[in-house]
Amino acid sequence: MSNHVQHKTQEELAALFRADITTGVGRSVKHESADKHVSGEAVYVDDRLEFPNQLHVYARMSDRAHARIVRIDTAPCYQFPGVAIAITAEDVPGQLDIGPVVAGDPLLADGKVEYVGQVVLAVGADSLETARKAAMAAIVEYEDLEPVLDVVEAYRKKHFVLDSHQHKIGDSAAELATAPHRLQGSLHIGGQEHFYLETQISSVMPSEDGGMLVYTSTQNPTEVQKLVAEVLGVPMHKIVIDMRRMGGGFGGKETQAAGPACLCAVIAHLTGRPTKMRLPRMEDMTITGKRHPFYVEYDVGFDDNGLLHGIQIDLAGNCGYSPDLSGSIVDRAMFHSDNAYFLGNATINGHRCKTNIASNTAYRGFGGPQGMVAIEEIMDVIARHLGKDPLEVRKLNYYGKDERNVTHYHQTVEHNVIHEMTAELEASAEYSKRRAEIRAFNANSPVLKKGLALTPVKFGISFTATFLNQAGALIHIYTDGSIHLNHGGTEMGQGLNTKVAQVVAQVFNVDIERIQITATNTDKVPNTSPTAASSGADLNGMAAKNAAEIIKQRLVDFLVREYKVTAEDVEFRNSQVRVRGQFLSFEEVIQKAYFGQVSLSTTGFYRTPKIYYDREKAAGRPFYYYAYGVACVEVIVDTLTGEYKMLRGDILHDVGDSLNPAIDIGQVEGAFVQGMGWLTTEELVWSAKGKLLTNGPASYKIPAIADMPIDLRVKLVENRKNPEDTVFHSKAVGEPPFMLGIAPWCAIKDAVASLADYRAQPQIDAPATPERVLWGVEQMRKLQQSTKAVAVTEVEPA
Ligand code: MTE
Ligand code: QUE
Ligand code: MOS
Repeated sequence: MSNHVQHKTQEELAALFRADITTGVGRSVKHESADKHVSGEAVYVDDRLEFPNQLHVYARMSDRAHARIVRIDTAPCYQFPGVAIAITAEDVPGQLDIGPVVAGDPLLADGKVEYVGQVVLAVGADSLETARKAAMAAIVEYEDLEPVLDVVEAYRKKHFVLDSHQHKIGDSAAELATAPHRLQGSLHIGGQEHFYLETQISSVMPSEDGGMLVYTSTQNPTEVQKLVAEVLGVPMHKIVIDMRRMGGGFGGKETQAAGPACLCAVIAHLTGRPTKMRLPRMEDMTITGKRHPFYVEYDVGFDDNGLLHGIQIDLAGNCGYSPDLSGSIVDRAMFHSDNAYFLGNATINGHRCKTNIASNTAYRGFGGPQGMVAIEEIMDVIARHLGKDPLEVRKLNYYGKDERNVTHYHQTVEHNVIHEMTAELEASAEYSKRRAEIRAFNANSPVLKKGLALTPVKFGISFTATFLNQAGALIHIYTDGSIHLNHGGTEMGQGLNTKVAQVVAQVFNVDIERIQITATNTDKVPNTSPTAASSGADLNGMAAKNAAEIIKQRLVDFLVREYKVTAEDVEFRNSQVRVRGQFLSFEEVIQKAYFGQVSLSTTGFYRTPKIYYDREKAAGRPFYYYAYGVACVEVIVDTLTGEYKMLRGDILHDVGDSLNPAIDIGQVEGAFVQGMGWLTTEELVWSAKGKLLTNGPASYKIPAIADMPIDLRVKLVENRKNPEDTVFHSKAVGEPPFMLGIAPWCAIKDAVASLADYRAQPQIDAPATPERVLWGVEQMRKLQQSTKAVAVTEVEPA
C-alpha cells in the first residue's frame, strides 16, 4: 500500500519546501464550487438522481387570512390516479408544532388558519402536477374571523406574539425635556422577500428501523433533524440530514426549510415511499415569511450642533402570525438602533406585533438593518432641521474611542475604526468636492436632481442567544495523505467551505486540492448551530482549526519520537515536512504515522469567549466584536416620474485580515446591492384581505444588473487585523455590508430635499419606490409654498 507515494529526491523535496507559499488563508482562492456554478454542474437537492417509487408533495394553502376551519374533506383528492395520500393535521404521528424557539407554527393548520398561504393539507402523488390538482380538489370550508393586517393597529392594541423588551441607559425622558431641540416622528420600513434562486426543497428516503435520510436545502440541519424527529415521534438518532449546498438562503432557510422536510417525512413515514417537495416560486413566496417590516416612532433631543442629548425609539416589528425567530430579531433591531452613534441617554423599546400574514423570519442582518435605518433617518432629520450636512451630524455623533463609547445595552465599543474609515472614504470619494458640485448641478437643473449620502455601518458579531456561539468540525486524513473535512456550517454561496478548507490548508500548510469538502451531515458533526449571524467562518473555521491542530500535534509528537528531534525541528511547509535536515512529503509523513499507529482522525470544537448577555438587566457583552463599513452613494432622481439611477458607489469595508479577499469583495458587493434593493424597488403588497399580491418576479422587483451603480468601487480595509483572537484575525462579512445599502436610500432623500433647499427631510418610507419618491417631491414643493414643517413634529423646549 506504500507504492502510491511518489518518491522524490531530497533536493526535489527541499526545493518544493523552500518555494513561495501558495496555499492557506488570505488568498483569493476561487470558490470551491465556482466551476460547477458556472457550468451548471453543481448539484442541488432537485438535481439529485431521484429515488424509485418517489412521491411528489404539494401543499394546499389557506386562502383566508384568519378563519376557523369548519370542514376538510380529502376524499376528492383520491379521484386522481397516482395519488397515494392526502394528509391533514390529524395524520401527523408525533408533535404537530414546528416552532423553532417557542410553539406557534403547526406543520398543518389545526382547526384554524392565521394567514393566506398557511398549509392546510398536503398530497403525495406520483407527479407534482397530480399532487397539485388533487390538493386543490379537497373541500375546505372556513368560517371567517377578523384579521389584523396593519402593524400599527397590532402595536396600538398590544397584539403581540411575544413580550416587549427595553434597553435603557441614562435618563432619556429628562434629557428630552431639556434638550435645545426636540423632534418626534415615525417611519415605516418595508419587509423583503428572500428570493433565493433555489426555492425551499426537501427529499426524504425512509431508512431502517423507522429512520429517515433527509436531503434538504437548509441553513440549520440540526434543527430540521430535531423537528423531523418530533413530528414523527422518534429520537433524533433515527434522522440523518444531508446538506451539500443551497441555492441561496439569506436567512430564509434558517427555520423555514423545516416545513417541507417535515411534510415529506410524515408522508414517507405513512406510505413507506421516498418523497420530494419543491415549492414553486409563487407557493414559496406565499407560504414562507420574509424580512420583518417595522413601524418606528422616535422622540429625539439634540443641541445646536446636532449632538444627541436624549432619545427614545419604539420599534414595532411586524412578525406575522407566529413567533418564529422574532424574539431575537427584534432584539437585534434594538441592539442596532445606535448604529455607529453614541446615543447617550436612551430608551429603546422593542415590540413583536402579531398580524395575519406569513411568519416573518431571519433575513441578512436579522433585524439589525431595520434598527439602523431608523437611526439613519433620525440623523438626516436632525441635519435638515439644523440646515447642516448630514455627514457632519453623523460624524459628530460617532462613538468616541475612549469616551462616549458605552452602548445602550452597556457594552463598551472597543477598537472603533469608524473614524479612520470615514475619513479615508470621504477623501477617496471626494465627498466635499462632489457635495459642492451636486449643489451647483441642482441649482441649474429643474427636473433632474442629484443626491449624495455617506453612511456608516457598525454591526455586532455573535449570536445574541449566547449558547448558539459554538461549532464542531471533523477531519480525517487518509493513508494517501488526502484530507476529508467536515464542519457544522452550511454552504449557501457565501464561500464558507472554501474558507474553512483554507484554514485547514493553512494549519497543515498543504495544497487546498488535497482537502475534500463534504456535505454538512448530522451524522458527522452533531448539534450544530444554524449557519447564521455571519458567524459561519468565525465558528466553524475555529472548530476546523482546532481539529487540524490536534492532528498536527500528533504528527509532530510522532516525528519527534521517531527521529529523536525536538518539536522546533519539525516544520510543515508547501505540502512538505522538514525534520531537522531531512525532507519528507506530507503523504510520506502520513504513511509513517499510520504505520506508527497514530490516530489520523479527530473532531474539533470552538466556543466564542468573552460574551454574555443578561436579558433581565438588558446589559452585557452580547457581541465579541463589531464589523464596520462605510458607503458613499450618488444618485440622480427624475422629479417628474420619481425614477432614479445610482451614479456612483464608493465602499470601504472592514473584514479584519481577510481569509479570502475575492470572496469577501463578492459578499460586500452582493450585500450592498441586496440592501439597496430592500430600500428602493422591492415592495411587498398585500390585498385588503391579506393575500400577498407581489408573489412572483413580475410584481416584485429585485435589483438587476442595470440597477447597479454605474461606477462601483469596493475596497477592503487593509492591514487592520481583528484585535480579537478570531480565526486568523479575520472578521465576519456575510451580513454587515448589507447595511451599506442604506446609503442609496439616504441619497435619494438628499436629492428630493434639494427641492426645498435642504430645509426639511421628505417623509419617504422604505422602500423608496418611484411612487414614494414622487410623494416626497410633492411634500417638498408644498413646503416651498409654506414654512410649515412636513411630517416631523417640533416640540418646544420646556
Ligand atoms: N451569500 C450568498 N451568496 N448566499 C446567501 O444565502 N446569506 C447571508 C450571507 N451571505 C448568503 C450570503 C447571510 S443571511 C448570512 S448570516 C451569512 O452569509 C451566513 O454565512 P457566513 O456566516 O458563513 O458568512
Ligand atoms: C443573530 C442571529 C440569530 C440569533 C441571534 C442573533 C439566529 C438565531 C437565533 C436563535 C435564538 C434562539 C434560539 C434559536 C435561534 O438567534 O439566527 O434556536 O432558541 O437562529 O443575534 O442570526
Ligand atoms: Mo443570516 S439572516 O443570519 O441567515
